[in-house]
Amino acid sequence: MTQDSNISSEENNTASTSSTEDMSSFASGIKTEDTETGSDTEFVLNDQIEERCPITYEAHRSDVSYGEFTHGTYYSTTCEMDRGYSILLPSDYSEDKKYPVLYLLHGIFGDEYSFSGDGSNKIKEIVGNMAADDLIQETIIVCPNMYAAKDPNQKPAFDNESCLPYDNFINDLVTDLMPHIESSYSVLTGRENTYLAGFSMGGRETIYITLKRPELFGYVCAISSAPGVVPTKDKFMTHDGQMAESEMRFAEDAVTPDVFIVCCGTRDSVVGTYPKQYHELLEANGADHIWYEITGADHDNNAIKGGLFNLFKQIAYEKSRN
Ligand code: FER
Repeated sequence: MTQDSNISSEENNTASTSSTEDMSSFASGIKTEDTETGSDTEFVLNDQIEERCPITYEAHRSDVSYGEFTHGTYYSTTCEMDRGYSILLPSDYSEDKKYPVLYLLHGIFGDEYSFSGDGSNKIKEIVGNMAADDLIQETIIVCPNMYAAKDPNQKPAFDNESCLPYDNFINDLVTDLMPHIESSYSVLTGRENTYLAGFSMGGRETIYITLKRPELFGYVCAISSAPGVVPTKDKFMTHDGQMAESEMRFAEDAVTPDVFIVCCGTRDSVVGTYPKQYHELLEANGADHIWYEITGADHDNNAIKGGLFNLFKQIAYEKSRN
């Protein structure tokens, strides 16, 4: 599904940004009012993308009991140290049941608290309400620290070397975090029950991880993905790129996600039209995905809420057909 944006690709390099002083706007999006900004059209379960999360799914309902985030740690053989994650368990989490898992990746300068510390992204409400309406199974959401550095003194910054630990997260995720989650919680395993999503820098790594290990994740959503998957120069830095443009594809005969969403606001002041460029490269290289734009959204929670909602809606639709 393709909608054309009015923003020309040259604006990738020149889009104005909000203050770079407030690092949390990178980590989990530019702050929006903590009011319902979703759409109020009636919800119908079909395969259609909705630009914005319906109000009925982002709203706090008095008759739904929502999960709470807690914090855990695991030993990372990749980083040779203990590392933390936040985890949202369903409110009635029980070892007698098994749950699908969404790994949700934060933006640059973020950590495992970026999403759990920002109630305006409505993560708890969206997953809780969709499960309460029996659209999706109750789902565990894991928010890792995506900066997988061996050196505890290394810090993120807008240069290639400082970004390498983000690109190393694929190893920490697959070798260390996923086995830890699968052995510590009552989870359903396998690609059909394992989901991946990320915002901005987390969206960039979501694309990278999905292309490298497409067999691991059945359902994927890359929201407002940052530049640097392929070589480029934007207003922040010159990116070496994780791969050549011609390599933005799935390997021949790869088992690929059932759903791979790439989305972005039409007024994203941080990543501009890079997500659209990713969509165009994926399309040119024959990598199946869904592309959509959120009219009027910036690098913000409107993109995040809608992305999560659409990921779960696609999961709900796919599973309703089986
Ligand atoms: C960049 C532009 C944006 C970049 C990272 C970002 C590493 C990430 C933004 C975010 O995570 O919010 O050039 O380079």
